[in-house]
Amino acid sequence: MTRRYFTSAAMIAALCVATPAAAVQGQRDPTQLLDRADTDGDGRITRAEFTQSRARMFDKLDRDEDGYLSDADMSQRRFKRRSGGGGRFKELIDYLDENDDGRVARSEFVEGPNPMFDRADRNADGVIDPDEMAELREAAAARRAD
Ligand SMILES: [Ca+2]
Ligand SMILES: [Ca+2]
Ligand SMILES: [Ca+2]
Repeated sequence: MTRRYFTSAAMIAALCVATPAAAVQGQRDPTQLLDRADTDGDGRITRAEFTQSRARMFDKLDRDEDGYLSDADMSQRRFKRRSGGGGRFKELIDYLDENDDGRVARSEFVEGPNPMFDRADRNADGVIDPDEMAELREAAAARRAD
């Protein structure tokens, strides 16, 4: 098994925990992440909007602003104190680090694999529409009820 076979559920968890605001609030609902991605507020999230939201996320995560996510950024992160938080950040780096240099360039992060978007976009038209969002919300609610 290579890291390419990470389940998308693990990826969603990693992405959510890797969001500073989400880490602070203990928020694990992926729909919150998508709500923030809908910058024009029309209830539909295009792939372009999602990519922009990833770029914003990268800027937040890159604490030392060297254009890479690496251990240096993790050591400055608040969620390091949370049990397992640092491990998840490392998993995220491993997952997205295409050229195996131990850090994630902006392009690797922003243009990297997008299992969360792909999974939410059930009819694969490049847009997460309100119906698809509703399905995602139901799935998230079901997980919380477990
Ligand atoms: Ca939109
Ligand atoms: Ca950095
Ligand atoms: Ca769709």
